[in-house]
Amino acid sequence: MCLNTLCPHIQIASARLMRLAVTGIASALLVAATVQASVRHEPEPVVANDNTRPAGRVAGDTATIRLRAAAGHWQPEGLDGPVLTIDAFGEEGAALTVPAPLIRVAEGVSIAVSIRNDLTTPLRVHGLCARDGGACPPVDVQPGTTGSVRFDSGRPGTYHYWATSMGSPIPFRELAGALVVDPAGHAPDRDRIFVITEWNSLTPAQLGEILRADDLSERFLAIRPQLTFVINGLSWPTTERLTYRRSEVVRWRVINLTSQTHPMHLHGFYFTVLREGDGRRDEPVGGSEGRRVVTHVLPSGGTMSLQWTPEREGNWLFHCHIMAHVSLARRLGAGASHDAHQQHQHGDPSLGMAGMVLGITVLPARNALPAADRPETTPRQLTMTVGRGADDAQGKPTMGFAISEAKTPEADNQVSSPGPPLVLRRGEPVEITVVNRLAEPTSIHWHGLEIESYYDGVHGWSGMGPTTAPMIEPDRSFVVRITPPRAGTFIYHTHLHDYRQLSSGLYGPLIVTEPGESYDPAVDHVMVLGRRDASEAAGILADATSVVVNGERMPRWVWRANERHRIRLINITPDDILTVSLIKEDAVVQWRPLTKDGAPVPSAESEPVPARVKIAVGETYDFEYDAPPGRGMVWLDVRSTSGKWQVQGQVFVK
Ligand SMILES: [Cu+2]
Repeated sequence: MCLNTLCPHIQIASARLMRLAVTGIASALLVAATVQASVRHEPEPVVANDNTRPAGRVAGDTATIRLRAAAGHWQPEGLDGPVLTIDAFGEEGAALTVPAPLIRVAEGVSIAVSIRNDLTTPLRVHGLCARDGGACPPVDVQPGTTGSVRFDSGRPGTYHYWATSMGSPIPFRELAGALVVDPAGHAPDRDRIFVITEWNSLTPAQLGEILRADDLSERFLAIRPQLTFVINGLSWPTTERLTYRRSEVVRWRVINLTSQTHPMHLHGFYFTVLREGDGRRDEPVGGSEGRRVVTHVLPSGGTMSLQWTPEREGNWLFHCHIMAHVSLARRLGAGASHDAHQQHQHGDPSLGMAGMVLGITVLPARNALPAADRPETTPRQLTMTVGRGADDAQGKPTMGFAISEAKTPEADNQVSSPGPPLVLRRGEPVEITVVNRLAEPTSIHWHGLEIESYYDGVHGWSGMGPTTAPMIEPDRSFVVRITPPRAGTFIYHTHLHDYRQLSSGLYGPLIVTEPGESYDPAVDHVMVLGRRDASEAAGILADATSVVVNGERMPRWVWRANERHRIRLINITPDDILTVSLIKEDAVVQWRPLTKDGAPVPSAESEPVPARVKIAVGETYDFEYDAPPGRGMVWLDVRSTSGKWQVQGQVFVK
């Protein structure tokens, strides 16, 4: 299971890649030893590359790009942050950059790239080849020499190139950048390109030792390297702040040049994934419609092109939903003291997060008319009490929620952990008074809901200008106003990036029904994947934790035979990507995909398929399952992506 900072190493250790890596590193170290005396450059400053300016120059139908690789000093957390010594690319005559210089040409242009290696180690460069379906051999450049390569653009799309001075078989460090081919005859989109890269404190020698070891996990634990993920060379809260006008169309290309998978989540709005790729190919997604999501999984080496329209003003976030990738443990500088209390401090610009997070501010439209007065309707009143639950079977404290249909909480409110379904109706205004009965502050995010910024649940950020939402302190309350515009399956959860709060049960399902429909738990089944007892120490997720469904290790349901059932699957574990299947008599049954993140799936994908889905943290999926007549048993099988069994639930059909 890829839960934590061990992941790069587990991934690299797959047998085929391992051989490659080890030979690469061995030869790298050998050559470095012999040439070190002849090539030595002082590290130079590295600047962040916002990917708005293509490298090189175009003359006729040829783009000429002159790259160099050298040692640099990089400050991903800004000038007050720590200085990292890294290998980086730059253009000849310009500063080194992270990510590497942007290669962007029109389709049909021939690309001539030279690569001067000012490092003391050989460099292997991947991805400098035509995107035409052919092979893409790497280019090796010895220290102190210049290599060159010339290739045609190939097909339009979002691609990448990357290099390693450590013999890594996958993009692993900072020598990596975007390669974009625009369609011939079209001016480039007014888009933005975001390249996610990763850094860790391993030296090539340490990496080589870990890759060669059988007990690589233990070795990694023994070294405990620092690790961080950055967007366009910077770590939150230093990442670029994006500003858009309401109703303007936003187009992004996102490229994952890390060893990890990242489920990328946008607050407050759907985005439509139009294309995705792996660096070599780039293909349309979901037919002509694209795929409407609030979270999209970007695998290692993966790319996506997406579009969204900010319809509401205020502050929003786009971030990886894996807590280990955005927790304060990813902060390298002052935040090395990443105790939970730090994120509770008012005015802390980190919001308790670090690494791969982008902040977005949506301003009013240029010629905005004053907002029309909303019709006077009395909102439905709900109270959501956040409190301490009963201790679990191991005697550990839990946290949870109680929801009541009134403006004031009932005195004897018993919280359930995780929280009960919060059922709202499309188009019906509701006021939820969130009452904090914990001994610590919290803040609740309404994941996937198209909501006003102020109520989005990111304390110190949600809102606009000086008016941002407060943390909900103990014995205080916060009134949230929501009018859900869409029926579907969503999530409420603590937005403190705190393993303890989340894995103690501060999450629950949020269901929006169509007006006039009611939520019928006899045929409408919520399955919330969570994790119990998770905690993070020095960036390593403790092992003694378990995946649970609706809070249970062995959940059970009784479903009516010969009836159509709706399954609402939610993953709100801290860090997991899980494979969920429905199995009957050793065979996967059929189900019909209905929605992803609350939005209908593309019509081409709504046919019955085998009941197996990979679901990452921050995703929801709805399926329809027709229970056959007669008695029977269906198993809910939940596994990690490596196939390790996590939860087995029983569905009694009768
Ligand atoms: Cu991530």
